[in-house]
Amino acid sequence: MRTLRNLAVLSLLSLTALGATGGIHGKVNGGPPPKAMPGAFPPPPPRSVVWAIGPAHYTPVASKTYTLDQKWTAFQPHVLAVPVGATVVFHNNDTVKHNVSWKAIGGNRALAKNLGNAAPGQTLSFRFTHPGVVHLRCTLHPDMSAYIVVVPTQYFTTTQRSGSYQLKGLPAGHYRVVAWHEGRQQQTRTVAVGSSTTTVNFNLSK
Ligand SMILES: [Cu+2]
Repeated sequence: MRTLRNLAVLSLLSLTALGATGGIHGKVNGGPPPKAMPGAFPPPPPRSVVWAIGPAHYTPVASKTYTLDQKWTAFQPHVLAVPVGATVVFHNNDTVKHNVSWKAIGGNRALAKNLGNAAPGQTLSFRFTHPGVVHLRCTLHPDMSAYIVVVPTQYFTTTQRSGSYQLKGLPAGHYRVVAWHEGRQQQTRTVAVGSSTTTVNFNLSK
């Protein structure tokens, strides 16, 4: 058993030395999609976010920008994943005034922020330097809600509507793979990534 494990460690080490990259793929089951309001179209199932934290030190990105729209009195997309250090530009692409604020980042209320209001056509922006889930709200429209998941790694993705995901180009090594889905408990798995693709599925509970 020990020999086998040593062999596995050895092959992982040689793969690292060769600069080999592998991948992780799988599916996140975040539970049933939200119920439709009476007479309304059923909303699409929300997407999950998956990220992998490896052995290499992560340096926050210095200048990477993501856009989050406000249109039809909704944040679009509803779930956005960004790496630590990224700037998010909130674009009011609507015909009415909107606000952008959050009460915490990763549960830390000291990181609460109100960016203020933006008139139609205007933008607000913020650089996220702390990892964690940010629940966005608009103080002018209490029904407006979205999530930014700020991750301390460059290996992250937002799942397909089906829950499928794929992380590619990961240097060989051991990774902590984390899955997040709105309203569910976050889950972490530890996997060894070699030169092939490792399957990691998640079943998230409330
Ligand atoms: Cu609004």
